[in-house]
Amino acid sequence: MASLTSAAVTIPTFTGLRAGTGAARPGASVVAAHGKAPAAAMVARASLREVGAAAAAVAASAVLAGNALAFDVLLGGSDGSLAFVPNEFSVPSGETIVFKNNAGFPHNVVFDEDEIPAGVNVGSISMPEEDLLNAPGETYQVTLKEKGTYTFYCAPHQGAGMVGKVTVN
Ligand SMILES: [Cu+2]
Repeated sequence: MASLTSAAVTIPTFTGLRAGTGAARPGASVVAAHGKAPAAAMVARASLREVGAAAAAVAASAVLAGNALAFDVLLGGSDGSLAFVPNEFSVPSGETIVFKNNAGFPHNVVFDEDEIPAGVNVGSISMPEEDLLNAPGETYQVTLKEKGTYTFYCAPHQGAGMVGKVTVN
C-alpha cells in the first residue's frame, strides 16, 4: 500500500500531470499509468525538458544583456586589427567573460597552459585549438573562479599578436 501511494504521487509530479490522477484511489491511478498513459507521459517529459532548457537560455541571455555579471571582449578590432579588444583587463572572480566575434574572423580563445594559475585545468576554460568562431556575433564565454593572471590567444592569429591577459581578482 505504501509503495502504491508513493507511485501515485511520484509519477504525476515528475510528468507534470498531477491533475487527473487522484491519490485518493492509488489503485486507479496506477492502472491508468500502466494502461494508455505511458506514451503521453513520455511526450510530456520530453517537452518539459525542452521548456526547461529554453527557460535556462532565456535566463542566461537576460543576465548577459543586462551586463550584470559579464565582461565583453571583442574578437578583432573594428579597425581591422587582429586583436582582443581589450587585450588586457581585470574581472572579479566568478564574472563571466564573453568573447564576441567582431571582425577579421575566424577566431578562437585558447588559454596558455603555462600561464594560468596552478591547479586550473586549461581544457576546462579553453576552446579546442581547432574550433573556430566563424560567424559575426558568435560568442564564447568562460567564467574564471581561481584568482590570478591568465594568458590566452587566438590560435589562427597568435603569430600576428592576437594575445590577451586577464587578471582575476
Ligand atoms: Cu583571431
